[in-house]
Amino acid sequence: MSVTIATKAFADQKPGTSGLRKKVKVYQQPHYAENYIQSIFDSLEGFAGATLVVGGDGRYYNKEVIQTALRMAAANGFGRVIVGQNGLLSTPAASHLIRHNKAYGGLVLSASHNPGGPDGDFGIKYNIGNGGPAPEKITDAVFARSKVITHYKTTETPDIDLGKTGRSMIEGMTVEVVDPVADYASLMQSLFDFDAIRALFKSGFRMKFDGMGAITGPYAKTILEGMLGAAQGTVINGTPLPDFGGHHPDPNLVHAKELVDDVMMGLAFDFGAASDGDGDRNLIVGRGIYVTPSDSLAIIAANATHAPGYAGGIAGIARSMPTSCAPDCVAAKKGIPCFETPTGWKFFGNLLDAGLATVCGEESFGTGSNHVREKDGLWAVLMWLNILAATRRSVSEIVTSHWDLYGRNFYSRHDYEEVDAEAANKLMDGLRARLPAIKAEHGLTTADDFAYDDPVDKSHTAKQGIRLIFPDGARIIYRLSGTGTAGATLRVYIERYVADRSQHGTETQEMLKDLIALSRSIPDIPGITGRSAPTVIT
Ligand code: VG1
Ligand code: CO
Repeated sequence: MSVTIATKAFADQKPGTSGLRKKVKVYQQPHYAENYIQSIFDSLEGFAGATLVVGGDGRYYNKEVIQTALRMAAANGFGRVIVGQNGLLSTPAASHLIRHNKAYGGLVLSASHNPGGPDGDFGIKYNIGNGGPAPEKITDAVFARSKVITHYKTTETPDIDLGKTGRSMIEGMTVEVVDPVADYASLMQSLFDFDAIRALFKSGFRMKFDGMGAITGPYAKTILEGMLGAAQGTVINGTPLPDFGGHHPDPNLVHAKELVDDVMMGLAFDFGAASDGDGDRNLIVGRGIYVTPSDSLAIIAANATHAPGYAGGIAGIARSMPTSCAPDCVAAKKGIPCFETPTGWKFFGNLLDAGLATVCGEESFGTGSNHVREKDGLWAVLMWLNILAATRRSVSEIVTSHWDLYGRNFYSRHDYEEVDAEAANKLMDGLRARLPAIKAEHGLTTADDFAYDDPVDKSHTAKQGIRLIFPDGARIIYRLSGTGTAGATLRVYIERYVADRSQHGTETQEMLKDLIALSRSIPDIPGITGRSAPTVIT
């Protein structure tokens, strides 16, 4: 029976860069998840009898909230829910299921690259019918609703068994438990040259894929080891665990260090890759080389036609503002547009829907295309495998020849994690107030706070990061993270373009040394935050 439960609003349910992420302990407060889910449903219209896709990355608390979401979907009038077996779905697979089944939308339970476990983070995000993250218009409405909510609707029904695929009912709503991997794997097969990749593995090519104890393990095992014939054991940490086996599922140089060291320094592997908590990020390394996500986007854009799904060419590229300008060089040479958007995948949706961009990416290890409306970790790995198989060149040959042709954008991100929130805001406000003075003092061509006008729906988004741009195109960018759950994280992005080939071998931090010093002194990071160095450098 459907019931209406009285509740009190929480003041802190403001969605960030990608959904509402909070400590598990916050989500475990009575009615907390229910309030947020009801606020989402209350902000939507016309879904009576429609289909909702539900799944999560398997992190701690996933099992409980999945059941809550199913009951609430039934009580709110959805006609059908498609849910991944055991409550699991990677973010890109959820995006695909929404599109494939023409669903009304989807709920993805994940805090992505944030740590999991009882003391870690949990998150919920809502995706719309195109498969992509809800745009700001909806997330703003959800937040507004969450501040005044008084009731939510649910059913008094026992838990649904999600262990087996098949159908059951909650009141009048069908619950369809599906294999989380199958449809996604077919989609990948339709885009990439699986025969060529199989031949590559057969020729002795060796790779290592780190699932980081999170959602991508089952997908990677099925596709890489199962369909493509990579050696058994190629996928490590391949079982999704509620605490990710203690891993911090963020595939960067710090948290995936073991894999990076193994592949970069060793002789045993030709290629290494990793994905994050919910499977939408990717890390790419080759023997002796780490590929920055910005370079990876540029290289994928330049070589995409090797993959059957992109053989006709790409219409355009889109990158988030802090992502390096490497993709712009490719776009210029191809005579196609390169769009610059605010951080967060939700800003790519309109460009992809309108056919203005085919591939897009962010410096934060996110790459994807118009095949879904989320970034897609395994997609990027398969694209690289396809390029490697088609060219039979090494990762490092592909990267260095790309630099030879287009020049190299030296790039690094410096994160100052868990700084005092007040100090972080003071730092950003101080920069904002001094922009004209900073511009004059350092002879900059631009010193502004990035704002974006969406070319499709004409929406305007302001205050998306402070840009200091030098006459030679070098950039220093500052923004505060919108995904953290403790204090504030200051992200500083530093970039310099170098055309001269003879300098391409220089170490990145060395090449950026003067800009790095300026990045600290201009806003007085040590003085205001008490930090003399970043916590994470990627
Ligand atoms: C970070 C990244 C951003 C990405 C977002 C979600 O956001 O910088 O590029 O879209 O995470 O990715 P922020 O606001 O903390 O900088 V995921 O894989 O965590 O959904
Ligand atoms: Co993610």
